[in-house]
Amino acid sequence: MPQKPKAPSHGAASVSKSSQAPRSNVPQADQAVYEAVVGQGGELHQNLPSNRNIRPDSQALTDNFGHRIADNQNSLRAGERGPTLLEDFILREKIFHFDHERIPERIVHARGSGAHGVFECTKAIPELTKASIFQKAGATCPVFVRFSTVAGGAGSIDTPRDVRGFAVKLYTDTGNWDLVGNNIPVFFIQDAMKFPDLVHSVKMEADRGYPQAATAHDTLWDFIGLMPESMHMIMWAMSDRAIPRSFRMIEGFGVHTFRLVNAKGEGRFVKFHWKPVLGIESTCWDEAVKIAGADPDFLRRDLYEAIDQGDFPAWDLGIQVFDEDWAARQPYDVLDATKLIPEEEVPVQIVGRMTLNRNPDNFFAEVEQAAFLPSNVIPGIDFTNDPLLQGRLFSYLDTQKSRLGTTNFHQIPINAPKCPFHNFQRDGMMQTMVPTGRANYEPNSLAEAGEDGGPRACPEMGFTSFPANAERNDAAQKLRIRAELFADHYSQARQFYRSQTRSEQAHIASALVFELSKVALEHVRERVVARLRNIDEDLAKRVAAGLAIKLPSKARAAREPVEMAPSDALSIHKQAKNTFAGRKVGLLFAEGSDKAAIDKLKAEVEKAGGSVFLVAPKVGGIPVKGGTLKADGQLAGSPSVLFDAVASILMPKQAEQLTREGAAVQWFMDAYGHCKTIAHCQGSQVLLDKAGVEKDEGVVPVEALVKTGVRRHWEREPKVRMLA
Ligand code: HDD
Repeated sequence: MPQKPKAPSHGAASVSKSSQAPRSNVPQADQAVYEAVVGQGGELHQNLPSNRNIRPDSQALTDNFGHRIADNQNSLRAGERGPTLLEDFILREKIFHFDHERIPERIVHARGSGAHGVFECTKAIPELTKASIFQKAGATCPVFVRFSTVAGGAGSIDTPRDVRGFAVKLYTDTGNWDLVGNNIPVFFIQDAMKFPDLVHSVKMEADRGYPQAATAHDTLWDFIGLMPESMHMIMWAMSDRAIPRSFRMIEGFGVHTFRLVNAKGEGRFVKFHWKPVLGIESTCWDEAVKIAGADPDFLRRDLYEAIDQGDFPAWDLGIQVFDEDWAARQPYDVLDATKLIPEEEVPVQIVGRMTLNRNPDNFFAEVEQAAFLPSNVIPGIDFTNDPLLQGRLFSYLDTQKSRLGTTNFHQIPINAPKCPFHNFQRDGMMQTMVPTGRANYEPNSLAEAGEDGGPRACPEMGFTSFPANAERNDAAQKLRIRAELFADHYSQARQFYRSQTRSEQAHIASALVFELSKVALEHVRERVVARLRNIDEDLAKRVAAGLAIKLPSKARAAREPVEMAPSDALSIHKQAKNTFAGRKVGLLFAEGSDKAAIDKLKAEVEKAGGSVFLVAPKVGGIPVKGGTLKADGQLAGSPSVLFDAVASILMPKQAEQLTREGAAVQWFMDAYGHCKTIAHCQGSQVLLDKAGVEKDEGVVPVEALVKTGVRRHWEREPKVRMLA
């Protein structure tokens, strides 16, 4: 059973001056939740919303109004074969409710998966921020995280080439802090004004309703070709970052430059990072395509099953802190969301750890109704004038209202703060709070008449905005322009590309060829390749050759790129962890396989921190040497793309038979082509030969699996895949 988040050690939040609620009137679940957040002994405010999850509490089947139901199988009819009667309020309610079960999906990031967990401060930084969660190492608060893709609808696949949303809601004792980021540290555009255009161009095309969840089409690349500011993000989107192996193995970024403000009111710029403890892992494109067919819910299932099995994924929260003077000296503008701060220039300091340790109880109630707002910041954290962030501060509150249908969406349990809250906002659709008294305005003098005058502002504890705003002075006119440094669209795109390994660069080139080959508008392909020449001439040539087009003349750069040192932190392969932790090995066996050898290999992999998934031609119990063995999955339904590495323990006769089974041959061809470790017994050799598997350091006897590890053997790639 997952452990409950630890109660934080930091003190109870201050509560307003109104009467302290007697404990008895607060539902037990609230009490437990509140105390888990603000520590023992916190006094609950009488208006704390009932943000306990409303759970069914009747053994008898009832309708929504508590009327017990005698017969849930038949509508009420006039006679056995007569018409159904309008008075059948039970039928009516059931169908009526069913007809209204869907809400508008998110206009972007519609496809998501979520989990609960806990955040723990591991390094207090009071000198940087007064944010309560960072005052004492050991302080904890509950979190809810939603991972998502961007372009596809709620029912689309998990493994398209796409950015992954990484939205974190921290229920702190001074209110909810929503760090609504992505797994890529920069963005396509610099100004929120262009967001509707970007989304319209990437989503399915307006006249034909396809492609779903894909960037490989005319309108997206037409838009990108005309928006040079997108080229840095395009490098990331065409890299393996956009085809992650697992939500548990992606980084997260706040993207924007935010501000930390300490108790003295001193502000510093900050960028937020989530570093996965399991390391960063991607698939390769051919693998991502095949996973989409084999298991469209691959990433959602991976997250859910890992947490369900107690294999809790965790991330370290890192911050890059820098001041205005340092920022002013950089060849890029820190208010520009298409730029990052190289980690080698401003190191990432780890200040906390987030562990996801509880699956949602109900997907719709929690994951679908979760509402994240970048405007949800807590005292000690503040915004900057990043024009993309500024637009987001408006958009999310607006979209939640239309998506969740009420201004009271904050009362939905998953969105409700877990600390006391109290204000004079009233009424609205689905109002579930029951404020008492008549104080719905302020100032008021009702307390002088012995009434509850309601809450008052608390200047010393309340949120105050960072006063100094160096980017603006009183003489500032109203302008629709961008700062000069925003015009450098290629320096960091080049830095990213040149920070990649040869294999990663090949993946980027191949991805661009794949994408642009699906663009029917030839002038669009040429325009994009012309822009690539400002990033890297060799890349542009590879893509032009891959498309069989003449190398177009270089696109004019508004600002000539400057050379930036490569940064290893931008490469997945350079920081890959060769670890079994969180990884899964597919083990193929069949009739007569040696059970003792299978058990031994399974124990070794589990000891190394991985898990083994048994695959066989049939899932029922199979007679093996030493007894019978049940597979976890049938061969055709458990292709090797679902595993990080594969192994096989087969008798020669069975292996021979399997050479005539397409799924078995493909199993090894894919594992080999995807550069995975293949551990096999001697008996399987005939099957490997049929699959064209050649010996190399990643094709090893089963005894060497744990020593070899599950890292990808990208050096094999030139042998197995024609890359641009
Ligand atoms: Fe956004 C959802 C992340 C730019 C407007 N965005 C949304 C989600 C994530 C992000 C992770 C899903 C939250 C969830 O799981 O419910 N968005 C980003 C990042 C951006 C970004 C990292 C650039 C740095 N977004 C962005 C801009 C705008 C929006 C520029 C509008 C001006 N985003 C939205 C939205 C969404 C949203 C339309 C749709 C669903 C929602 O808000 O709740 O308001």
